[in-house]
Amino acid sequence: MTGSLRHKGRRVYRLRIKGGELEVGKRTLVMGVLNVTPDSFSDGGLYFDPRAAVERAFQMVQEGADIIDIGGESTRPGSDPLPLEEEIRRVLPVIEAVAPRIGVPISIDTYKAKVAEEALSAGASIVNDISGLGFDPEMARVVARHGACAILMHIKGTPKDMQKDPRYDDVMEEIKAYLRERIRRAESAGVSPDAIVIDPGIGFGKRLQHNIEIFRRLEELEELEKPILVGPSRKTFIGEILGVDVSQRLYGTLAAVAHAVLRGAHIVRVHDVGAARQVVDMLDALEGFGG
Ligand code: HH2
Repeated sequence: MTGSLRHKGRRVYRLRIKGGELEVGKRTLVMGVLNVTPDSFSDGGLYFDPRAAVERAFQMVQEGADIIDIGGESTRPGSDPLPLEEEIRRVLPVIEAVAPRIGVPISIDTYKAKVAEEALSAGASIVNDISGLGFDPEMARVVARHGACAILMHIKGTPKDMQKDPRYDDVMEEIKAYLRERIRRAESAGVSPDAIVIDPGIGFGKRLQHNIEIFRRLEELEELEKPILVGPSRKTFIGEILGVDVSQRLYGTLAAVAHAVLRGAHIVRVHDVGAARQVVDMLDALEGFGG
């Protein structure tokens, strides 16, 4: 992949996104989560009003977000799919209001090709697909046609059933094989090899031991030669380790962020942007990632 030189223990990539590129690896990128939903597991209802969502997007940029990830459907364990018209109705006004003025790339968190199509036409430049292009057969072609970037996440099952007794022989081997296949699928549909990010999908069809093993073996994902994104923010595994509910998971989130960055993560997806920004800036400085 272009520009994939070793940089003090973390690979550096030039990531192609719709209409531009992002340098990934010299500094850790922070992706701020914006859930325009009434029912997301940690911030459901807070930004369901489009005006509140737009304000939150600008606030996250002020706090240091490099990417804003906008989603209209919660994919928490047990959740049902949302009709695509409703998902479009939630996210589109926010993307239209934010994209021309915000100064950082927008990603659309969806597994539906039609939602991605509308979002990319309205100014998003990245598609964050929790199904790794797997739930909608049109998705890879939509990303390719727009010259957009695809974030390919591993999931076992669907949000509805993924936490019903997930089992693996070897969780990391299975994730790598899955992501290799999804990379092939994306590239053969015409997505640029420089426009793909991989994500092991913390909490998506994983028990506590699986999540812990993913963190411990995160470096193995470097074999796939793509930038690595990790999304631990406020998730159940933190509650299981610390015995705290979702409103008390900031420190656990930051510890997981730090661990992932030291094991090679290029992008972290978080709700608490300001706090994560300080943590990753410290790590980047101490590790010498910036050169
Ligand atoms: N996690 C969530 C949603 N999208 N995308 C990627 N690439 N990686 C993740 O780990 C990831 C993701 C779940 O978090 P959240 O959006 O806060 O919750 P909800 O699905 O309830 O809206």
